[in-house]
Amino acid sequence: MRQALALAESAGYLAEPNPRVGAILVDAQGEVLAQGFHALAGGPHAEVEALKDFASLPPEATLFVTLEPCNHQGKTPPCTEFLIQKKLRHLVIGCLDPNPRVSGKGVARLREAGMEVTQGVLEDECRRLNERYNRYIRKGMPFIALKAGVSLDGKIAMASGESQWVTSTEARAKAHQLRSQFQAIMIGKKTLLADNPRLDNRIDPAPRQPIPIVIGQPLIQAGLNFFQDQRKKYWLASSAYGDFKEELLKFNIEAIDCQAGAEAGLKALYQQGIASLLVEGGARLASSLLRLGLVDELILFMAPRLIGQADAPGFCG
Ligand code: AOF
Ligand code: ZN
Repeated sequence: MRQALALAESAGYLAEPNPRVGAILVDAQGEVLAQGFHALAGGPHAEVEALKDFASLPPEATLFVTLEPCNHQGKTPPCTEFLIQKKLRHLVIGCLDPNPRVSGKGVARLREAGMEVTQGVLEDECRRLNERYNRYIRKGMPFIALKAGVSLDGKIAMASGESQWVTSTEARAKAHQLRSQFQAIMIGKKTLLADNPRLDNRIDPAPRQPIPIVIGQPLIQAGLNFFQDQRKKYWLASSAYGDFKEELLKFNIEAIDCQAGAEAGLKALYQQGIASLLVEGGARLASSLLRLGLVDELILFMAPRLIGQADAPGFCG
């Protein structure tokens, strides 16, 4: 199971909105016969990846999977039927799938088909592997990480607004790499105008560039990097769009209505398949998300400096 966990981890978060899953097939002597992990959404699940080359399995083979096999038709067919058809007899799983379409039903289906299923092996580790997934599947909105570079006294800039020297260049390089670990990256409109950010990972030739998202009243300034960017983007509009919807589309920006509040906008993003979101500021956006209890993870790059000005902005207002 530990090997299956390591395999699942090696996939990073590239399968989002799907969970990280690893599978190992061993024979009666405990020799590893095959292995697999879930690499990309829409692609084969871990179990299928591990068993795909076997026409028939050695009868005493055992499959170890970090997550309960699915029993529903999603983008791919149910793994339960695949395992039954392969005549697998022994299965060991780490934890149940919190996805309400699966939870417990996968195991029930396999037992009903006569398979011996052992559950709960390294259960905590297997559950922790999918901390993000466990959260977004339950709340129906993206997992939200809030990132900021702060001084020891929690300031993100000087009172004058100057912010370039709060954290080091090394910290900023790390912050770039962090961008590839999320499906999307969100900023407030004030930050868009003040910083004109590119919202990409320029440090690593990354396997994934995040989808840029701005939240605030719609506006168009064609000269800003956000509007020049060719990637698909979103604008979470906190007021009526009027003609903006059409105008934004010309820049490959899809408008999402969140006049009913940030939660409604976030749910709509999740419906679009965005399950993880890195929020990079500014302070107003950070504080409203914190106040609403919507932040799942706080990532603070803390510099060994004091700014000390009472009127210098803090990371969450
Ligand atoms: C597994 N093994 O490797 C994964 C599972 O749209 P689909 O067909 O890819 O199904 C996605 C759902 O399948 C996902 O939400 C989760 O419940 C389950 N993921 N299950 O047995 C895997 N990735
Ligand atoms: Zn599956």
